[in-house]
Amino acid sequence: MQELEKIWINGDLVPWKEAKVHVLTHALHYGTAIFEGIRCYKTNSGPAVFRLQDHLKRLYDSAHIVRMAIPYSPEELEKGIIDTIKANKLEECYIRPIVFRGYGEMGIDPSSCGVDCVIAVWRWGAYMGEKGIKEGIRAKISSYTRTYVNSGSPRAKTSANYLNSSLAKVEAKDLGYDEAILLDINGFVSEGSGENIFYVKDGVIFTPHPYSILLGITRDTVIKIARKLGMEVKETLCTRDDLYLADEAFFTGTAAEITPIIEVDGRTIGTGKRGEITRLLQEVFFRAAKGEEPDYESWLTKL
Ligand code: PPE
Repeated sequence: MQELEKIWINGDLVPWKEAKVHVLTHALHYGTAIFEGIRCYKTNSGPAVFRLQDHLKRLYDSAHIVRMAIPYSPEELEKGIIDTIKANKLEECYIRPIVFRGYGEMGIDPSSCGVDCVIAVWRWGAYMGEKGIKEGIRAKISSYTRTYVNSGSPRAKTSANYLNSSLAKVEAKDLGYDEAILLDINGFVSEGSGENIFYVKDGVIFTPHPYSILLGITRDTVIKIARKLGMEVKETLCTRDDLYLADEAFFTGTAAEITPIIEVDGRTIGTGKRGEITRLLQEVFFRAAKGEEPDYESWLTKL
């Protein structure tokens, strides 16, 4: 990983190399952490963070679900994020705030451990490569079931959820695919290891209902853009057969942005190339993120 200059820890910007925690940090042992992934894009009027307020809202929602009180106000974290981007002199970056149970007593009960807060930023290009964004990627239905609402919390962005994601991702890559698609406990499509999923059939856009997924901010962005373009979007139950027979499919995520899916389990999706609706959504999405769509200006927090 390319080292930059500073990382924000509990209110202070410390040198990158010194941004460390104790090996008995509770979160390291028990996964008691929540985090966010946010992007800052270069615009004509300088760097701008995309949907910052929505990401902060989700961080506090995650904290509420896992009963971890964040020791900073949203305004303090917003300032911390902006200060961290500036301290690293970046025009475009990925932003990772993480809130976690720190060093205190060992044992599953986290209540005697304090809550620490870190904000790191780094350069992150296309998540599944530039080729992936333009030409699409190949995905595999995972043998792992998505963490469901009574075994974890798909709605909270917890570190613990990412063991499930990591197992699925490694399996998919071992089998020669780029990404995994996880089914929920009832066998319906939920999401990718780090993305939400959409498909297009006969001009209508479908995406899994909100119950077994992380409620992605890019998912919401795509739904809003598509509806504004006059397209129909349905949040519903989706099966693997729906994906196999789709005209187009794509992943959405802060890291993945909008990544076309051209194959699922050896079945070609549509023409096997990025679909037209996917391409149009990508175009408007990137224009909005880069400040070129006046209708979506309110999504940008300029530095
Ligand atoms: N589902 C999962 C499981 C997920 O991890 C993400 C984001 C999404 C959906 C999309 O959410 P949103 O970013 O709000 O549109 N995954 C983050 C982590 C990626 C990583 O490798 O780390 C991300 O994209 O930032």
